[in-house]
Amino acid sequence: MATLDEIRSAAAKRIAEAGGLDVLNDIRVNILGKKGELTQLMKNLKDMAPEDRPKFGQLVNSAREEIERQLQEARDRIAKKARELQLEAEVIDVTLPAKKAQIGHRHPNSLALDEIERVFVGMGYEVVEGPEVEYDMYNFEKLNIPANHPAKDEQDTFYINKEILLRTQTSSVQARVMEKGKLPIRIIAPGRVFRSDEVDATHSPSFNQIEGLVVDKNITFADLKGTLAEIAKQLFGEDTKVKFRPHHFPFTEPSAEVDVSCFKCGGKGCRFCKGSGWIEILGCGMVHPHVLEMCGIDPEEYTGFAFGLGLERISLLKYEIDDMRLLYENDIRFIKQF
Ligand code: 2NL
Repeated sequence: MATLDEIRSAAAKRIAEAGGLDVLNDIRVNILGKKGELTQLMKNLKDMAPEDRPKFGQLVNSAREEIERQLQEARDRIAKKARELQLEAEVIDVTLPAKKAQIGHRHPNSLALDEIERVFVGMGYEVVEGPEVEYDMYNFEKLNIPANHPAKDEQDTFYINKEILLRTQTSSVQARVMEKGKLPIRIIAPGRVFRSDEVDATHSPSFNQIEGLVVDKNITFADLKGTLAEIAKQLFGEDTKVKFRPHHFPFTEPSAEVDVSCFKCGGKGCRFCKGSGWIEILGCGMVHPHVLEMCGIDPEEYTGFAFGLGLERISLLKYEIDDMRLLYENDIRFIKQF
């Protein structure tokens, strides 16, 4: 009986002092386990007078129950304490000022494209898009660029295989529209194009182009000139003049390159236009009859004009940016300026 009391009070003391669940488990094994103190004590039962046995057995069992209850209370106490510490450590100060969310900004290319689209849509054009991965057929063949043409060199074009490539111009989209056969056509085709160029201040292997195409009866070079003169005024200012210089493209005949009078100096000559008073902005021409024919349009009945320009070139000019690479870095501090 004295030993039982000793075990009970020692257990109560150890349990009260225990600081962790592992310690409590050790105490349980030490006292209540198979070889524990209380279990050993029970083995004394057989040496006792038979009339004392039930009473002693009862006392040991109630001691066991009491210790188990104390252990459970201690476990609850430790778990509660751990939870309190955790909540304290994870406390959030809702009064702290929030981190400022970075708000994006329209890219100069998007701003320039929006404006160009707005002007053309205002003149009745439709905006069309098409695949960036394209058949040689639409990118070259139907545009009168034959197999041996230097533009088809692997040094200039990214090929997927012999027939499939990354489009080098959005003309491919227009060839698809012509082939559908719904006339007249008045479209612009903006989009990403790819050329195997080294990166520098004015070149990138991936850039954006906008092409335009008009096909109808009685379309003449005068329509082309009038259209581009009006577009130039709307984009660069009412006083802007245009100048057509003869050029060559395989898909147009005749072809021209178009300059606009410098919108910085008005044509007097400055650093911006390199002293010439003119800035080159696009290439254009009358759609080659052979191109119309290959796209299923009768060149005896229909004529058309087409033009193509680089979107980045317009962004650089419009926003006076001197290095194309800045357009691709997407540094928000740069983008936010426009
Ligand atoms: C440039 C300017 C140009 C075209 C693109 C075109 C499209 C069709 C038919 C005929 Cl579907 N032409 N596009 C015309 C002239 C110029 O782009 O500097 N390109 C290398």
